[in-house]
Amino acid sequence: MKDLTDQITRIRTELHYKTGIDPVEHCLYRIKSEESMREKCRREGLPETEESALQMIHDAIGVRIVCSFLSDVYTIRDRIIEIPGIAVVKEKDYIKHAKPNGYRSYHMILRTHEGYFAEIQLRTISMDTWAALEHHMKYKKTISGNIALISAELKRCADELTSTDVSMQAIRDMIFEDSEGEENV
Ligand code: 0O2
Repeated sequence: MKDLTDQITRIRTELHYKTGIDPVEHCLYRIKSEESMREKCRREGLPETEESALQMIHDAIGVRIVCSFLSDVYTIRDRIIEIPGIAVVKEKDYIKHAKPNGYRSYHMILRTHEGYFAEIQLRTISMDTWAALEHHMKYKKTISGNIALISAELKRCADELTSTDVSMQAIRDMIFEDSEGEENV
């Protein structure tokens, strides 16, 4: 995880140096706890073994990269696939193909040269806020409100946030077009 996050920091620093803007709003990472891994093994119908945890399940290492703009998500993704010694096992673009509940995020499963798997989630700030709220709804044991109504409202918000992300990107592109040729924009 340290090697991987160091590489992500390097990519982030390089892009910041080149453009004057850090493309990453924040980056979180974690090693899945034993309790959470055991629970996931049970959920997936796997034996609670080291092999299940490190070979069958691919998110023992988890990294979440939150960007301000949509284009930054894809810029970082394009740089991650170039990290030496890293193999891309799977990619899922829930941004271009949002889940029916409205979830959006870009997921990558990587395999390090030591043979460990890591899950990378790349998303914008609005996608991240939405996912955290939806996660609360999913995992909160008792919800006093109407779940169908909450789900419908979440979907409505997801659609509005999608539109806002696209508009923000367009505004940013216009600002950058206008500042072409200026130094350190
Ligand atoms: P946990 O307990 O969070 O680790 P796959 O077998 O690859 O098709 P999988 O394994 O569910 O499907 O992978 P996927 O779809 O890439 O999702 C990986 C993780 O993304 C999930 O972990 C969640 O943390 C997050 N995620 C996926 N869908 C949603 C969603 O609808 N809402 C929110 N809030 N988060 C989501 P797990 O597997 O649930 O386990």
